[in-house]
Amino acid sequence: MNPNIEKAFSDYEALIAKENKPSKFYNGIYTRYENPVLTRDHVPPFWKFDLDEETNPLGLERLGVNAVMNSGAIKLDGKYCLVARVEGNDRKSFFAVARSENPVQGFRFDDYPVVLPDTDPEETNVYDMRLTQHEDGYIYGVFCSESKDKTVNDLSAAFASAGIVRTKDLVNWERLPNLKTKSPQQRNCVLHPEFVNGKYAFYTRPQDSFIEAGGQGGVSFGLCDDITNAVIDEEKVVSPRRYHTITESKNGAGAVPIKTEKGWLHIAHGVRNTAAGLRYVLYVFVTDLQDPAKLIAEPGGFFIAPLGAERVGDVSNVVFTNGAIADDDGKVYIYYASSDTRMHVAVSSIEQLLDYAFGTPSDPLRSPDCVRQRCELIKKNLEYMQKHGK
Ligand code: M1P
Repeated sequence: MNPNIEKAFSDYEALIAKENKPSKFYNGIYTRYENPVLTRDHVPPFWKFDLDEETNPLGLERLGVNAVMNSGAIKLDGKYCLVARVEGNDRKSFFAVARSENPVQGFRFDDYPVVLPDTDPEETNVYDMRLTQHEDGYIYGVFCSESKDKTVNDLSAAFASAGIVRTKDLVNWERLPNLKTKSPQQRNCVLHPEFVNGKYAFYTRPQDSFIEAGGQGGVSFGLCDDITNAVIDEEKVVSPRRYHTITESKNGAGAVPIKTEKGWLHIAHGVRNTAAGLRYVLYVFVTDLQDPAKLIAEPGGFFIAPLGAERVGDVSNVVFTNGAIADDDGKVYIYYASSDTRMHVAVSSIEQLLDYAFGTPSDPLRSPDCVRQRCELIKKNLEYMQKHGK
């Protein structure tokens, strides 16, 4: 083998073996980890190079990988599994499963990426799979299926809809028809893990065009009778977009909601516009256990925002999640991508997340009310400090 490719293999093994430690960042809500859990360098060299010196005498990379990001997540057979969005140098994304026995390090891709059944010649790109372990016994993958919009004379016009696959082992995948709703486009759809009123339930994100949410209200909810021909007739807004908040431009469901004693815990994304372009942050909301379309808590502001090196990448100033794992011991691993480039983990717990969700004031929507909110906290703390001689 070419010695440079031999080195690529040893660098790759060293990267997978690298220990990951908590970073110094502190907010009491979650622990950020120092190293990304998946990057393009976690892709095996045999996905990129032709190892045969006869056909590749110069040791050139033949099929490069640009980024590894937005990953669905579940725990399966004792392993933490991420279904990552892998983007080739050719801009096309595909899915690949990476597994580890450790939730914060050691992720290794299966030998082959996911080979989705190819059912629609118009489908050009696929990305951002949410993995739902449904009570019907299947693991569902709901993802963005993108095709060219041929109805307008614009080379970059595209259609986004929700593709649906299901599996039992993350190896063999059955493709089902795409979700149908009344909205012109859909992205960031998430299948709820339980039946609601005996029906399959989706969190949706209706949008007017490929990029813009437009006049659509925000993260929504709808029911469908048959997952093998999923049609939602009615969508109800659950987490609305609001003026001058982190969700002003758009928002979208993220990780599959986590069932807790106080409600369904959601980690979603909110987007606002700035002079430097769109800024994507994560936020939390909780919906009612009996009625998962009913919002019962939404702490103000962001939960995770791009920080330090996370701020820079192919699409800078972005954090995005489509997967979290709630472990049996109450810990929650939030897998999030930064700047459409690499994957990180933040570790929290159900206890911390519920305290955050119900104990953080909601966004009062106006600066004078924000000042009042903060003054209340300061007054309480100054009194506390005086009383305790701090
Ligand atoms: O580039 C940021 C994100 O943009 C899209 O999210 P949304 O549909 O909310 O705008 C997605 O394409 C996502 O993949 C990407 O990370």
